[in-house]
Amino acid sequence: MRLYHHPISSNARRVVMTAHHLGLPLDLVLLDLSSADQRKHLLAINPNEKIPVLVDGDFILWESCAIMQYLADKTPGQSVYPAELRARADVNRWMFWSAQHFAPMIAIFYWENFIKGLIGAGRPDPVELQRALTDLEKYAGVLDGHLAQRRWVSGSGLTLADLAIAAPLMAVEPGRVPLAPYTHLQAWFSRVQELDAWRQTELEEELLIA
Ligand SMILES: N[C@@H](CCC(=O)N[C@@H](CS)C(=O)NCC(=O)O)C(=O)O
Repeated sequence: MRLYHHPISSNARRVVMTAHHLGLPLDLVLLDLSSADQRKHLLAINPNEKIPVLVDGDFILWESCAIMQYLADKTPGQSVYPAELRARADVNRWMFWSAQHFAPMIAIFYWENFIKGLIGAGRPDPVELQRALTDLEKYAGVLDGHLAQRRWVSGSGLTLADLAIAAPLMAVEPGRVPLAPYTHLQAWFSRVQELDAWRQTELEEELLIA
Protein backbone atom coordinates (compact mmCIF):
# COMPACT_ATOMS: atom_id res chain seq x y z
CA MET A 1 0.00 0.00 0.00
CA ARG A 2 1.19 3.49 -0.85
CA LEU A 3 0.48 6.62 1.19
CA TYR A 4 0.96 10.10 -0.23
CA HIS A 5 1.87 12.32 2.69
CA HIS A 6 4.01 15.15 4.01
CA PRO A 7 5.70 15.20 7.43
CA ILE A 8 4.22 18.56 8.45
CA SER A 9 0.68 17.26 7.86
CA SER A 10 -1.01 16.02 11.02
CA ASN A 11 -3.76 14.48 8.88
CA ALA A 12 -1.10 12.33 7.25
CA ARG A 13 0.60 11.63 10.55
CA ARG A 14 -2.49 10.12 12.17
CA VAL A 15 -2.58 7.61 9.29
CA VAL A 16 1.13 6.83 9.49
CA MET A 17 0.82 6.33 13.28
CA THR A 18 -2.09 3.96 12.73
CA ALA A 19 -0.11 1.89 10.23
CA HIS A 20 2.86 1.73 12.64
CA HIS A 21 0.64 0.68 15.51
CA LEU A 22 -1.04 -2.02 13.43
CA GLY A 23 2.29 -3.24 12.05
CA LEU A 24 1.13 -2.61 8.46
CA PRO A 25 3.90 -1.75 6.00
CA LEU A 26 3.16 1.46 4.08
CA ASP A 27 5.16 2.74 1.18
CA LEU A 28 5.43 6.44 2.09
CA VAL A 29 5.50 8.84 -0.86
CA LEU A 30 6.44 12.40 0.06
CA LEU A 31 4.22 14.87 -1.76
CA ASP A 32 5.56 18.39 -2.11
CA LEU A 33 2.50 20.65 -2.01
CA SER A 34 4.56 23.58 -3.31
CA SER A 35 5.35 21.78 -6.58
CA ALA A 36 2.87 22.38 -9.44
CA ASP A 37 3.77 19.02 -11.02
CA GLN A 38 3.19 17.11 -7.81
CA ARG A 39 -0.09 18.93 -7.19
CA LYS A 40 -1.25 17.83 -10.66
CA HIS A 41 -0.56 14.23 -9.64
CA LEU A 42 -2.36 14.82 -6.32
CA LEU A 43 -5.42 16.20 -8.13
CA ALA A 44 -5.56 13.01 -10.19
CA ILE A 45 -5.87 10.86 -7.06
CA ASN A 46 -7.84 13.27 -4.83
CA PRO A 47 -10.18 15.86 -6.39
CA ASN A 48 -9.88 17.88 -3.15
CA GLU A 49 -6.12 18.19 -3.80
CA LYS A 50 -5.25 17.20 -0.24
CA ILE A 51 -3.04 14.67 1.49
CA PRO A 52 -3.10 12.00 2.80
CA VAL A 53 -4.17 9.65 0.03
CA LEU A 54 -3.91 5.87 0.28
CA VAL A 55 -3.51 3.70 -2.82
CA ASP A 56 -4.17 0.02 -2.22
CA GLY A 57 -3.99 -1.73 -5.58
CA ASP A 58 -6.76 -0.24 -7.69
CA PHE A 59 -8.48 1.29 -4.65
CA ILE A 60 -7.85 4.95 -3.84
CA LEU A 61 -8.94 6.36 -0.49
CA TRP A 62 -8.69 9.93 0.81
CA GLU A 63 -9.82 11.43 4.16
CA SER A 64 -7.44 10.55 6.98
CA CYS A 65 -9.98 9.12 9.43
CA ALA A 66 -11.52 6.90 6.74
CA ILE A 67 -8.02 5.64 5.88
CA MET A 68 -7.33 4.87 9.56
CA GLN A 69 -10.54 2.85 9.80
CA TYR A 70 -9.75 1.02 6.55
CA LEU A 71 -6.27 0.06 7.79
CA ALA A 72 -7.68 -1.19 11.10
CA ASP A 73 -10.42 -3.17 9.35
CA LYS A 74 -7.76 -4.81 7.17
CA THR A 75 -5.87 -6.03 10.24
CA PRO A 76 -7.05 -9.26 11.85
CA GLY A 77 -7.03 -9.25 15.67
CA GLN A 78 -6.52 -5.49 16.04
CA SER A 79 -7.98 -3.77 19.13
CA VAL A 80 -7.87 -0.06 18.16
CA TYR A 81 -11.16 -0.11 16.23
CA PRO A 82 -13.64 -2.29 18.12
CA ALA A 83 -16.25 -4.36 16.29
CA GLU A 84 -18.92 -4.09 19.00
CA LEU A 85 -21.62 -1.61 17.88
CA ARG A 86 -21.54 0.92 20.71
CA ALA A 87 -17.80 0.71 21.31
CA ARG A 88 -17.26 1.44 17.61
CA ALA A 89 -19.82 4.26 17.66
CA ASP A 90 -17.95 5.87 20.54
CA VAL A 91 -14.62 5.71 18.65
CA ASN A 92 -16.36 7.14 15.57
CA ARG A 93 -17.87 9.92 17.68
CA TRP A 94 -14.43 11.11 18.87
CA MET A 95 -12.89 10.78 15.41
CA PHE A 96 -15.63 12.98 13.93
CA TRP A 97 -15.23 15.39 16.85
CA SER A 98 -11.53 15.60 16.13
CA ALA A 99 -12.06 16.21 12.40
CA GLN A 100 -14.89 18.71 12.90
CA HIS A 101 -13.88 20.68 15.99
CA PHE A 102 -10.53 19.89 17.60
CA ALA A 103 -8.11 19.56 14.66
CA PRO A 104 -9.35 22.65 12.72
CA MET A 105 -8.88 24.78 15.86
CA ILE A 106 -5.31 23.51 16.41
CA ALA A 107 -4.66 24.06 12.68
CA ILE A 108 -5.33 27.79 13.10
CA PHE A 109 -2.56 28.08 15.74
CA TYR A 110 -0.22 26.01 13.52
CA TRP A 111 -0.94 28.12 10.43
CA GLU A 112 -0.83 31.52 12.12
CA ASN A 113 2.13 30.94 14.45
CA PHE A 114 4.29 28.55 12.41
CA ILE A 115 3.44 27.75 8.76
CA LYS A 116 2.91 31.38 7.72
CA GLY A 117 6.45 32.22 8.86
CA LEU A 118 7.83 29.09 7.19
CA ILE A 119 6.42 29.96 3.77
CA GLY A 120 6.60 33.77 4.03
CA ALA A 121 2.83 34.26 4.17
CA GLY A 122 2.88 37.22 6.55
CA ARG A 123 2.43 37.83 10.24
CA PRO A 124 -0.01 35.97 12.55
CA ASP A 125 -3.54 37.42 12.38
CA PRO A 126 -4.70 38.36 15.92
CA VAL A 127 -8.40 37.99 14.97
CA GLU A 128 -7.82 34.40 13.81
CA LEU A 129 -5.77 33.63 16.93
CA GLN A 130 -8.54 34.96 19.16
CA ARG A 131 -11.07 32.78 17.31
CA ALA A 132 -8.81 29.76 17.85
CA LEU A 133 -8.42 30.60 21.55
CA THR A 134 -12.19 30.75 22.04
CA ASP A 135 -12.52 27.32 20.41
CA LEU A 136 -9.58 25.96 22.40
CA GLU A 137 -11.27 26.91 25.67
CA LYS A 138 -14.38 25.09 24.60
CA TYR A 139 -12.98 21.92 23.01
CA ALA A 140 -9.84 21.40 25.09
CA GLY A 141 -12.16 21.88 28.08
CA VAL A 142 -14.43 19.09 26.79
CA LEU A 143 -11.51 16.71 26.27
CA ASP A 144 -9.84 17.61 29.56
CA GLY A 145 -13.06 16.93 31.49
CA HIS A 146 -13.56 13.65 29.64
CA LEU A 147 -10.02 12.52 30.47
CA ALA A 148 -10.22 13.44 34.16
CA GLN A 149 -11.03 9.84 35.15
CA ARG A 150 -9.68 7.88 32.16
CA ARG A 151 -6.38 6.90 30.60
CA TRP A 152 -7.63 6.73 26.99
CA VAL A 153 -10.34 8.55 25.08
CA SER A 154 -12.64 5.61 24.34
CA GLY A 155 -13.04 2.32 26.20
CA SER A 156 -10.21 1.04 28.38
CA GLY A 157 -7.32 0.98 25.91
CA LEU A 158 -5.76 2.86 23.03
CA THR A 159 -8.06 3.31 20.02
CA LEU A 160 -8.13 5.19 16.73
CA ALA A 161 -9.81 8.01 18.69
CA ASP A 162 -6.56 8.67 20.60
CA LEU A 163 -4.47 8.63 17.44
CA ALA A 164 -6.89 10.89 15.54
CA ILE A 165 -7.10 13.47 18.33
CA ALA A 166 -3.41 13.40 19.27
CA ALA A 167 -1.91 13.86 15.79
CA PRO A 168 -2.77 17.58 15.48
CA LEU A 169 -1.10 18.13 18.86
CA MET A 170 2.26 17.76 17.07
CA ALA A 171 1.60 21.48 16.45
CA VAL A 172 1.48 22.44 20.13
CA GLU A 173 5.06 23.74 20.34
CA PRO A 174 5.59 25.27 16.88
CA GLY A 175 2.01 26.62 16.89
CA ARG A 176 2.32 27.91 20.48
CA VAL A 177 -0.99 26.33 21.54
CA PRO A 178 -1.62 27.34 25.17
CA LEU A 179 -2.44 23.92 26.66
CA ALA A 180 -1.12 24.57 30.19
CA PRO A 181 -4.54 24.77 31.94
CA TYR A 182 -5.61 21.35 30.61
CA THR A 183 -3.72 19.00 32.90
CA HIS A 184 -5.67 15.79 32.19
CA LEU A 185 -5.34 16.39 28.46
CA GLN A 186 -1.60 16.93 28.88
CA ALA A 187 -1.19 13.73 30.94
CA TRP A 188 -3.03 11.76 28.24
CA PHE A 189 -0.94 13.38 25.49
CA SER A 190 2.23 12.34 27.36
CA ARG A 191 0.95 8.75 27.31
CA VAL A 192 0.39 8.97 23.55
CA GLN A 193 3.88 10.42 23.08
CA GLU A 194 5.33 7.34 24.79
CA LEU A 195 3.83 5.06 22.12
CA ASP A 196 6.20 3.61 19.53
CA ALA A 197 3.82 4.85 16.85
CA TRP A 198 4.31 8.43 18.01
CA ARG A 199 8.07 8.13 18.47
CA GLN A 200 8.64 6.47 15.13
CA THR A 201 6.63 9.03 13.21
CA GLU A 202 8.46 11.82 15.02
CA LEU A 203 11.75 10.32 13.93
CA GLU A 204 10.60 10.10 10.34
CA GLU A 205 9.38 13.68 10.53
CA GLU A 206 12.82 14.86 11.68
CA LEU A 207 14.59 12.75 9.06
CA LEU A 208 12.38 14.02 6.27
CA ILE A 209 12.65 17.68 7.23
CA ALA A 210 16.46 17.47 7.67
N1 LIG B 1 -10.19 16.20 5.96
C1 LIG B 1 -8.95 15.90 5.31
C2 LIG B 1 -8.04 17.11 5.43
C3 LIG B 1 -6.78 16.95 4.60
C4 LIG B 1 -5.95 18.21 4.59
O1 LIG B 1 -6.43 19.32 4.91
N2 LIG B 1 -4.68 18.06 4.21
C5 LIG B 1 -3.83 19.21 4.11
C6 LIG B 1 -2.50 18.90 4.80
S1 LIG B 1 -2.73 18.69 6.55
C7 LIG B 1 -3.52 19.49 2.65
O2 LIG B 1 -3.28 18.60 1.88
N3 LIG B 1 -3.52 20.77 2.27
C8 LIG B 1 -3.15 21.16 0.95
C9 LIG B 1 -4.00 22.26 0.43
O3 LIG B 1 -5.07 22.52 1.01
O4 LIG B 1 -3.58 22.86 -0.54
C10 LIG B 1 -8.31 14.65 5.94
O5 LIG B 1 -8.55 14.42 7.13
O6 LIG B 1 -7.61 13.91 5.25
